[in-house]
Amino acid sequence: MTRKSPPRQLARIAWPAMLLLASAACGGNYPNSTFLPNTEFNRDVTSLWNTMLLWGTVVFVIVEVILIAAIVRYRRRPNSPEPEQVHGNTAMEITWTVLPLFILAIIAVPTVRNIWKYQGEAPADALQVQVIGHQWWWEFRYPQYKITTANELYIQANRAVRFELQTVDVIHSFWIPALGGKRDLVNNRTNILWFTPDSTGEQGFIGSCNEYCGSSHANMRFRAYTVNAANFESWAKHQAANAVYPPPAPVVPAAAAVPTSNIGAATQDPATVTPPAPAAPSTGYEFPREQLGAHLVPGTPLPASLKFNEALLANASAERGLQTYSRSACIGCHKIRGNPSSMGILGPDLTHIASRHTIAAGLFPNDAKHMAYWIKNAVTMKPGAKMQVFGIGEMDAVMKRPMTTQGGLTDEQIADVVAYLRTLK
Ligand code: HEC
Ligand SMILES: [Cu+2]
Repeated sequence: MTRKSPPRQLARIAWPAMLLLASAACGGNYPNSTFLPNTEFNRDVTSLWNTMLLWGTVVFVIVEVILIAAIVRYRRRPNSPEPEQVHGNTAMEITWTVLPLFILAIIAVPTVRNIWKYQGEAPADALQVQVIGHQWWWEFRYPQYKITTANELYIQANRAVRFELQTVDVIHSFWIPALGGKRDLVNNRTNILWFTPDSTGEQGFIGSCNEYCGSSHANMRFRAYTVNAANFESWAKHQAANAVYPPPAPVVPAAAAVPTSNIGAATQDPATVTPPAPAAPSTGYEFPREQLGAHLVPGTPLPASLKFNEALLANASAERGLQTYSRSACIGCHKIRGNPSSMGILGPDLTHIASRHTIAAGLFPNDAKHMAYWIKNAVTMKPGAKMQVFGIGEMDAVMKRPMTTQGGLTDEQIADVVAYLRTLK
């Protein structure tokens, strides 16, 4: 045959293609990589991976060298005699059984040790977080601080965090690739996971569900923020407090002119110090919006079929919104501590909803516009969402007919409700 053999032609294209592919791995910035050394957990995982890669490479090279040598050395030649026939070789068989055992032990022992370590005892001063999986959002509770929040996890830099993982419905899986995980949330069981973020604080990370859990599995994400101790305390103190409505006017108390560190200082005569005005509840620390990396800002487009009169948002009334909210079905599914009618627990806690950067488990930015579309028709915004539609005329999947004025809301009413929720910093 004179024709060039196809494998050779293929090899000519394959080499440059492989090089190109390999070099692509060197560029770019991967904020969601599990090899980022932000916790002792991830460093241990990386070291395990390196061990496996090393031993895998050693085995691969030895096997390939023997294989290629055997192919070349013992290939069929013209007129070669029948090779010697052998059956069994005890020494060799023992060698190729013992060697892999030895290699497996090198890999298995540290792997199992790590699994036990990170589901075992966490450092005593660890921050405790209960993670509760819901189709399709995350509830976070901080028993030490009496906080319940959703989809945004504040943790402290340089303080271990111990997660208790539970689910209310199906199996989910908790993972923040750049920090640690993943570990399943299994019914009737509490799984433990702990690690210590050693970032300097003010860093945002992506978390997600990693066990298929239904139609919006891919939309079940969350944000994790590592913050320093002072900011964490400030955030926690505010989150633990009830929602305040009407929102405190931004009054500047007279005492504000006095630096707080001087109040009550020994050098001052207590009689001459004007008692500070009742402190207006501060909004507490919030992870700065500017610090959110591009990968942390949701870019999900609004569904084209969903319409909302956005002009209404400008003149909405939070006062009317509070009335509408408090007599709508919202209160049966959502809790707003400080609004005694709102006691539901099926949906995310909305006590401080306006202090979060995203809604719907990281799917949309938390602004008036997205919230309005969400309330109008959550199911169109997020497939399967377990929040009913409210927009009058929107298809109600349960009743199988468009939503009516019975329980439905006009765009104007929705805009008011949004104005109310936006006050809940
Ligand atoms: C049948 C229960 C139910 C009712 C009624 C309900 N919601 Fe929801 N709501 C949910 C659930 C469940 C979610 C989370 C959906 C998801 O992310 O998958 C949610 C999410 C939200 C969110 C986003 C919260 C976040 O942190 O992501 C807002 C805001 C909201 N609801 C407002 C309202 C308002 C306002 C009403 C009333 C007009 C209302 N909800 C009625 C169940 C309900
Ligand atoms: Cu899930």
